[in-house]
Amino acid sequence: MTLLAARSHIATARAITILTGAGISADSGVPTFRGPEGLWRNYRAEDLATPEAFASDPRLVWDWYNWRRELVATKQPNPAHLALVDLERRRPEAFWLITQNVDGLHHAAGSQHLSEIHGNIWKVRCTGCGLVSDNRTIPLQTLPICLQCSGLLRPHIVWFGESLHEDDLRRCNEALRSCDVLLMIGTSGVVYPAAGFAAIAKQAGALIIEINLENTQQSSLADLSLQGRAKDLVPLLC
Ligand code: BJW
Ligand code: ZN
Repeated sequence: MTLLAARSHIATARAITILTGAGISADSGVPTFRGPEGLWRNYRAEDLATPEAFASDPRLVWDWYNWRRELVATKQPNPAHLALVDLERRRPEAFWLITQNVDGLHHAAGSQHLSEIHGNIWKVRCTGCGLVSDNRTIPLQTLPICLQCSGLLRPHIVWFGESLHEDDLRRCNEALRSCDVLLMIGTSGVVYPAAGFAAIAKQAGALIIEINLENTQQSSLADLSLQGRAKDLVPLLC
């Protein structure tokens, strides 16, 4: 299938679902997870993004999030984020965007039909009373405390070994089973449950289009794999 044919599938689709990963924000200057630039002080994300890491050293985990909040605060949505907003505005009833990114850049760009399945770096949750609140303070005090119950706050992010929120999963499943095109942008496709999303859509009969710098574990399911930068290819396609 050619890029032109893919464009026409997107233009005429009854319903389009998009799955994005760190690669779409890489073009805004946010580091991806896997690969050399995913390291922070020699820690891998996999070692810090766990409830066990937070339980044993909350200061270290908050240091990492403070560093990332400072970095993300300086970044803006890029042409790929904006092209998805355009697509949604043209076809609001036919569009659902699922992002694994926690940077909030889709929201900042103006996307509305959006599931942030791994959470959002600008939200915190109390480990005592469970209250979720917006928080844009930079830097946060090293061990931030809940104003309601004095419990320790944690990032409102889904870590390894934690379940995704049920409402998000239900909404994603609907969007995957009912779309005729699934567009996957900038994800390595190794983290579940998102790594299973292409298979769900494919089984329901959707056309799968992938945009990435390289082949991924999901490429064998794709009807079209476009290799290049999200900021160049997404506007071309949409
Ligand atoms: C570009 C580009 C450019 C670059 N243009 N492209 C089944 C089997 C095996 C294991 C499991 C399983 N089910 C669950 C698990 C355990 C685990 C898991 O999947 N582990 C795998 C590693 C094997 N999953 C979970 O624990 C999940 N919970 C769950 O399923 O609960 C039930 C359960 C639990 C335990 C066991 C069984 C069931 C929760 C996962 C939450 C992950 N959260 C993270 C960390 C958040 C921390 C934070 O951000 O602060 O989310 S992990 C990290 O990876 C982050 C990302 O959202 C996620 C995905 O990464 P992504 O976006 O794909 O980024 P990269 O860096 O991997 O790839 C970037 C891509 O972009 C590359 O391909 C580049 O080529 C490309 N690229 N520049 C286009 N300019
Ligand atoms: Zn509390």
